[in-house]
Amino acid sequence: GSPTDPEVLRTRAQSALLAARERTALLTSCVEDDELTAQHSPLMSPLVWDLAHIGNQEEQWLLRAVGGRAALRPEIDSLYDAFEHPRAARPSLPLLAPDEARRYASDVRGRALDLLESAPFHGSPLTDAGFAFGMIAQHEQQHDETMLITHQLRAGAPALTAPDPEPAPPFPGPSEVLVPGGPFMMGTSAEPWALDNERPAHRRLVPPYFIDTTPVTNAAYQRFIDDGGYDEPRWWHERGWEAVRRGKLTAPLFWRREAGQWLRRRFGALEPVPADEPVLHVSWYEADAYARWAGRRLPTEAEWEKAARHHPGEDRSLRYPWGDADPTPERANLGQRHLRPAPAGSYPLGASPLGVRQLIGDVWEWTASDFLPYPGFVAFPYREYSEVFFGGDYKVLRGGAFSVDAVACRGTFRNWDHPVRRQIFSGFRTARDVTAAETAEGAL
Ligand code: AVJ
Ligand code: FE
Repeated sequence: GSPTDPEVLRTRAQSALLAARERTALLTSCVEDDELTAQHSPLMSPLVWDLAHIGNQEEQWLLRAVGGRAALRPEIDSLYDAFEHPRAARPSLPLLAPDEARRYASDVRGRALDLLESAPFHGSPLTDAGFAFGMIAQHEQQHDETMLITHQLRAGAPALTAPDPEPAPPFPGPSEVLVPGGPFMMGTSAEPWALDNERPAHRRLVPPYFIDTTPVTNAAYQRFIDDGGYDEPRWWHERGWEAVRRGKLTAPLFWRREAGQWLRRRFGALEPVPADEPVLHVSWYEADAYARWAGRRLPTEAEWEKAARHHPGEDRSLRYPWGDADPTPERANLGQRHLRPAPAGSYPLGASPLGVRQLIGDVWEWTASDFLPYPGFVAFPYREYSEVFFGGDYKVLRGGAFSVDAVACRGTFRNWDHPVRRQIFSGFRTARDVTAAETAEGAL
């Protein structure tokens, strides 16, 4: 069937919802119920909040907005409104207990799947191409990533396991590629489940630049540490330097030094920091300082997206670095299939036409850019998804990570967080301008 065939859309929406719920069930059943209500970090909600919030968003957007149904439990809406209660305050709210939260989320899901049987896929922006169903599947997967962060912050014995990615042969290089200057189409007006902040497609002129072919590795980041990077204010943004001093930071989050060796804690297990893996759990300030130390800079958001989507010789941008086909395990490390990034240089089948690897999956990549609307942005379907964050103290991250599902990751997908944050699955790659000498040599 064609991509607009209602049966194809119905099946796609159904499987996206089912995949998300399988993930949610795993993340909320691998620990005892007392761990679901506990506060593992003031940065995070108790897991049981995420669970009922997932159900509540689904109720609001699928059952009420699309289905026109009355509220099942109007009294709980405000408990699960992310804007009413900061994360640190959520453990002391009268939340649904774990079994109640499970029952509520599965009751909502049963009704949403019934609704999907007869839902129209046209007629309003919320129903066109099953947008609301896609939005809710993405929302659940985003909270599954949030819950994975909570699992990483949780103390105690490991609760989650997954096979490791394949080992990779050493990446032969080159370490950077030139992206020629010129316009490209940024954002999308065509992707049916793209969220409001990814829209609309618009032309951007991007001067020529060089960008790393892989994310920055732990080995490279250790050279910055060994060179005294955390002792040298000259590498740091002023507020980054403040964060280093206040937090006495010496390395990425979850790292510790023992007997002359760097170890890291990953989902409850202590292990040597693997040299060839992309660095993980760094703040924007750490990424920015490393880049300055290396004589480079972070790519802008437009540079990142041009590297990921522009196909030399084509006016239209691609959905992914490898083309328009959906991600597969051969192309990208997504979906919590592995609980770590793959070695730098993995996934040759996921490379861009210029040979840039791992733009999608493995680690979220910090960009130099603030989170701002594209020209022509229209908030949809609610201002609190994106619009209220524009212009705040947020930097954009791109490309997704091992922690997020493909349904919530594409070449246009935009994530954002405060530049001090490092509990997220964040890494980076670097870029640089073309030098005057290279321009004179005709490198362009
Ligand atoms: C897009 C990841 C920044 O988790 O704050 C979840 C996603 N929005 N529920 C977040 C989101 C509403 C959002 N991020
Ligand atoms: Fe949410």
